[in-house]
Amino acid sequence: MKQKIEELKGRFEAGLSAARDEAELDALRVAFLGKKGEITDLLKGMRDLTPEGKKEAGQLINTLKNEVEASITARAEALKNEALERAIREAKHYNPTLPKKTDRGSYHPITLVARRLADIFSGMGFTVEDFVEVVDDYQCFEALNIPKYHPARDMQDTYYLENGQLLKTQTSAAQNHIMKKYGAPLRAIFPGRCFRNEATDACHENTFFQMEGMMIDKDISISNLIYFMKKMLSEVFESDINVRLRPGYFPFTEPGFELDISCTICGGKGCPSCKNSGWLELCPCGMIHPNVLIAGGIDPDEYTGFAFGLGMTRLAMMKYGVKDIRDFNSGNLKALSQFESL
Ligand code: FA5
Repeated sequence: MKQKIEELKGRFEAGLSAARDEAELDALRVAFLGKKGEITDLLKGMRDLTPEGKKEAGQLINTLKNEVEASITARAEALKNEALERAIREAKHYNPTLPKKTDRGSYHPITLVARRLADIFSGMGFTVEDFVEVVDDYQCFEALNIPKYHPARDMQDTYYLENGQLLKTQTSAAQNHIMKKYGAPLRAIFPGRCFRNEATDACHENTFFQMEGMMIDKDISISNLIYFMKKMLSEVFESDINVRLRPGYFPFTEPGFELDISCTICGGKGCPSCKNSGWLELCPCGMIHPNVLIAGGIDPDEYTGFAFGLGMTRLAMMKYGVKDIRDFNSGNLKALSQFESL
């Protein structure tokens, strides 16, 4: 029996390294672990052994089974990452040093992403709203359950104007206006430019785009939120994207979450664009806090809702494989002309 197990192990390993895609891996899984698979056959063969032999063989076969299952899972993960990396390598028309591709004007990648998102959300019954860039303290903070001197203000280093108004730091600043405009129920997205006095690096700019979304109705729950987030990301990336939800704190949500996507530049291995974490913080979200609904004139006993604030500039980086966020605002026509055909 020992010899048989060794021989089977050898054949499995050969099959594993030969598997080039998920279909071949699945065939291997069926051949070894399926109902009529080789490992199941081995288990059946134990019938003829002595009680001592059964015990020993049982342990060996179980160890083999666990190893085979773990190896298949690990290989499946590696194949998925390889496929993603390949897709990014191949999709990379983008290279800021290439000569200008066209003399005609071309759309900015943020515009392309914003249009795609508008298409996706319009198809799901959301209206697309526009909002101003100069707002007041109430819209940007107080209506969002962030009173004066609340420590959450420190997270967004704000450009204040001499007249007391400010450049909006987040698209959430439009939430109150839109709630008052439509009342409940409502479904809306609102893309917009945001400004923060940030030290810039590969993934931080002082001027960047977000896209806010809100859905308010009777019985809206976290499940609705997760459904819409996954649907949006898989449509934008045209494939299933790895996401993770972590608890996040925003005074205007309860509960709040951070939604991260696996970095599509390094395939999750870690690179400067994702600060070597393999994940990119993309879309904070959560259930709208009752105080925010009240400020918007909506009764929280009757309605609930979710909101999200998608980092649209970061999404464009992920989608087009742009390694440095500063390229977007560089005004480099050579680089921007490459997005024409994407
Ligand atoms: C907010 O701005 C919240 N308003 C989002 C929100 C909306 C939460 C609705 C809950 C409900 P945050 O500060 O984390 O959250 O920014 C949101 C996203 O904007 C980030 O995930 C990131 O993708 C993007 N972002 C933030 N700062 C910058 C920056 N300096 N440069 C580029 N992108 C940025």
